[in-house]
Amino acid sequence: EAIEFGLEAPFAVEYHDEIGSTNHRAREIATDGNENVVVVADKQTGGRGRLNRDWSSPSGGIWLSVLLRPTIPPTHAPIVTMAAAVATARAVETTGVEPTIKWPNDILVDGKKLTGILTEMEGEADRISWLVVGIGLNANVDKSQLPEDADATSLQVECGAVDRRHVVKTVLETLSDLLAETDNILPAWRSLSGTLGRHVRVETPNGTVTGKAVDVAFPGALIVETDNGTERVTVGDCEHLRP
Ligand code: BTX
Repeated sequence: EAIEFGLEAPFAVEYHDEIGSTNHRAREIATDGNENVVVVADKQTGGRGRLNRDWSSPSGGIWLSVLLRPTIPPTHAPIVTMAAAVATARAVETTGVEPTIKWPNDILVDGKKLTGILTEMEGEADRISWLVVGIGLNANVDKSQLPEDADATSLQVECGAVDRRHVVKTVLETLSDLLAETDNILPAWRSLSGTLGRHVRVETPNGTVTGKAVDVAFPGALIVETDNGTERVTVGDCEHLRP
């Protein structure tokens, strides 16, 4: 059955020089019942990460949120986040930088965090009413502007300043293509993954899972081979362990 995601090019883009959080703004638009939109900002003063963590968002980055109204149950939402990670990694590749995806959706360059993704949604048990996927990409951010306590990097550090319009366009077009052909999402994710084949420790709401990451399964679960058998992890923070 075809999934209707409601993201069709060309995108209505709402741009802000400065905003609290593009995710927050996109949620406002969603609950107002307005048309779908992409919110982009040069700078965020209250950028959020997952689990209410802070996301540092100085001027020069790519801070964007895509509002979608997919006809899927909330349990399938991780596939959208996986698609966003693939789309962002593909856009990063166009700059000459080689990204890998750390499960579920961090983009790393040589082990340092370039991008984070935060998905938020609302709806009934069987049907999402709206979903906002927020992408934070350290683009034209110099080293002094990156958070000191995090192992972070930026496109500027890796390859010099980039054309942010071009990167945003590639992200949105690739995301749109992937959401139109959802069977392509996990194979693309696997080919970009830096997690599969590695020993990992995943902190989940139900405890720690340690073992070898062997695959991902729809809608985005990590399959880990542990000493006690195969585990399927749907939510958690993943750490790559030394071989
Ligand atoms: P996360 O919870 O995986 O990562 C947050 C953690 O990453 C922080 O606790 C900090 O250690 C580190 N960190 C903070 N800022 C940065 C940064 N700029 N680069 C690298 N590491 C950092 C990831 O959450 C999800 C982030 C989504 C951000 C987008 S931006 C557009 C949209 N609006 C919004 O408020 N959030 C999303």
